[in-house]
Amino acid sequence: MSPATVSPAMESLVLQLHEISAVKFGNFKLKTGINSPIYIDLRVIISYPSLLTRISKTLISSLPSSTSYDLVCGVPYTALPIATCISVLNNIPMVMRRKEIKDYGTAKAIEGRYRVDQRCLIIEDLVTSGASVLETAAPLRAAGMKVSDAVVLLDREQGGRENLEENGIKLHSMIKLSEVVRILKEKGIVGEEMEGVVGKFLVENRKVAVPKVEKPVRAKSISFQERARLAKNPMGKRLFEVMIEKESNLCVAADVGTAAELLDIAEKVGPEICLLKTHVDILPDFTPDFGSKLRSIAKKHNFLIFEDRKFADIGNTATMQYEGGIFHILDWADIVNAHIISGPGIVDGLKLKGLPRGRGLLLLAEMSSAGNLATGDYTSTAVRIAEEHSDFVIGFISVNPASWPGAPGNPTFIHATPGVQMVKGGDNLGQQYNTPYSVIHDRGSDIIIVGRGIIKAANPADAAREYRLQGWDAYLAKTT
Ligand code: S5P
Repeated sequence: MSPATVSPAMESLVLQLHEISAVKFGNFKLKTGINSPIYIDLRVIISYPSLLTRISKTLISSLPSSTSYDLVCGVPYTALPIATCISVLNNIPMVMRRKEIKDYGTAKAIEGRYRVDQRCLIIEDLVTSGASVLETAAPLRAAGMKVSDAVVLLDREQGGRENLEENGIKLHSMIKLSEVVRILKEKGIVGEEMEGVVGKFLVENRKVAVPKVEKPVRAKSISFQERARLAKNPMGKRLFEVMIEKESNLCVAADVGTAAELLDIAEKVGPEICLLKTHVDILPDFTPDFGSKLRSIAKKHNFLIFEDRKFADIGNTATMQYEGGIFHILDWADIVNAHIISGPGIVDGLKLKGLPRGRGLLLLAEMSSAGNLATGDYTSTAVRIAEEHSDFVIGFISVNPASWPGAPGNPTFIHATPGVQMVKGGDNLGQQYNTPYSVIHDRGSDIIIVGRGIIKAANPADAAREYRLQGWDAYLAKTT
């Protein structure tokens, strides 16, 4: 960015922010755990009304003239006074997103008057990964408003722009962190050494640009209602129905340490999910009544149970593993899944036991982990086997079904996708994450499978709600 792109007005704003200690240099531990040589705290601006007014005016005037909106909404809490100021100065109605919601559903999530299809501009003070903007966009979109733009005072240049873009939101920033540092350096406030340290920090913490995801082939997707009517397997049909009834395409992967914890998390996230995914062989305290306990929670909250057993053996062995052993998976899991590495016999074997009990099967057509071999012909073979057994196979574990040959494919099959978090990324063991919006809207999936994004959250119920809203909103965006 050349120095000429920052106006004198912006320069004086940066100097003022530094003067009131909203921009500090040193060694600071950020919320994300990393140490940063620069710290920005814009909460303090409420103590300087003329500065608050100035920022609010500049935010709006910095927007391209083509940006249109009917409402504004600040990301709680720091941006709330900024949004209020913008609302008052420009006579634009404001809505407010509640951070703490006690009731289930979207009714209490938004305060203020709005109409479906009104365009809401999101106001934020500072963007790092973009997660906070997305958390505010989800309930606004779920309430029927259109969110396509967010305006922010400062862009930390750490992947926020790309993450928001992936979620259909254009980020307009008044100034970038690197520009702030450059201005302070030019004015002699920051020395060369500190400029270097901050520059290095920014480069090291700058997320690589998110590659463009292929847009889905389908112009407008078929609704879950229609697909429920077409479904051949009763469990597949039931799953569509639960999704519609609960406005949820969220599956929680309950990868917790004990059966007791699993039942507890099932209770907590139960109201938000269509499906609970288990790995029963993780649980050291498994007892024979585990299945009936989980089924009663599933009944209470109206979700289905998916044991992620990933059967892989020859048909005869898989059949015995399904029915027998310690876990008696057939007795309590509505849905199981299988690899097709051993050929179609595994589906015949599982079907023998599962179909009479009204169960359903998902085939692993793709995987989310880096370097996996479930690609190309393997994926196409999974599709062919599913077609041949569409009385029992209800769909796939998939990652990017919009890219498959012949996409969108048979609408009776449900696509469930793991590797989902609010921000694109991965873990250190090969897991790869995409956002709910990109998985459902761009990659053509139906269900997001979320594990650590929810179970490791401070409040799993709240996190599940956010994911449900994001997932459902993305579904609505591609079907309406
Ligand atoms: O390809 C896959 C298939 C599955 S079922 N990749 C996956 O991650 N999974 C499962 O989804 C995995 O076993 C785990 O239970 C969940 C992802 O968990 P997270 O914590 O990474 O969200």
